[in-house]
Amino acid sequence: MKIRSAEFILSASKAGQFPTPSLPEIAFAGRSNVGKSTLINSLLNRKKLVKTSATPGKTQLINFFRINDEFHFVDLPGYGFAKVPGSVRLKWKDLVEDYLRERETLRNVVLIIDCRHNPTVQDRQLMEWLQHYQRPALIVASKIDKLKRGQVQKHLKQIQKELSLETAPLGHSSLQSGKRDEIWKELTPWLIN
Ligand SMILES: Nc1nc2c(ncn2[C@@H]2O[C@H](COP(=O)(O)OP(=O)(O)O)[C@@H](O)[C@H]2O)c(=O)[nH]1
Ligand SMILES: [Mg+2]
Repeated sequence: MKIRSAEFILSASKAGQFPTPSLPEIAFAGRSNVGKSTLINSLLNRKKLVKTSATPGKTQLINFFRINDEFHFVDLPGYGFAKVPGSVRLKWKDLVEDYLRERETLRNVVLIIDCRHNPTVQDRQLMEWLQHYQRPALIVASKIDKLKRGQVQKHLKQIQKELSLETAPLGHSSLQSGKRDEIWKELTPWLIN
């Protein structure tokens, strides 16, 4: 995918603030700190379009980006950060579930799992929502550079087994640009009208 333009549109804290549904959308979901923003920047070949951080943020907003004036990338708020109070967690659930249920332009959800860990309860919850709302999903295992080469396949297979996936997740590393093309190959067909 050739990226000609990538711009931030808005942040939404409730469904009424989502941009008018027009262009096809791909959303990105995953635990805080899993590498979601890094993956988006890597796919767009931008260093800092989406802010990344070593300390997980507490903001619970959905961020919309317009790419090539042709489609949207949507950065869903991260989950699983132990220190957030229950009220914030409930707000996250409402916001993300509203989006997954209602958004008619949503074509595919990229669910990102840290390749080093087994999927969490919230990863599974998200998988269940995606199945329930019949949302096509692409599972990406992030940070594969953190594993020894010989260990990567084993971890991908383990995640496949844990989530009962038909195929193993795609491995990604922000340090290996070749991985970007494999993910684009899976996503591009969803953006064709
Ligand atoms: N080694 C390595 N670090 C990564 C990778 N992806 C993200 N990170 C780091 O993980 C931290 C969290 O990344 P970020 O994209 O902000 O996570 P988010 O909270 O899911 O959006 C940052 O310090 C990133 O530099 C990767 O593929 N490899
Ligand atoms: Mg982020």
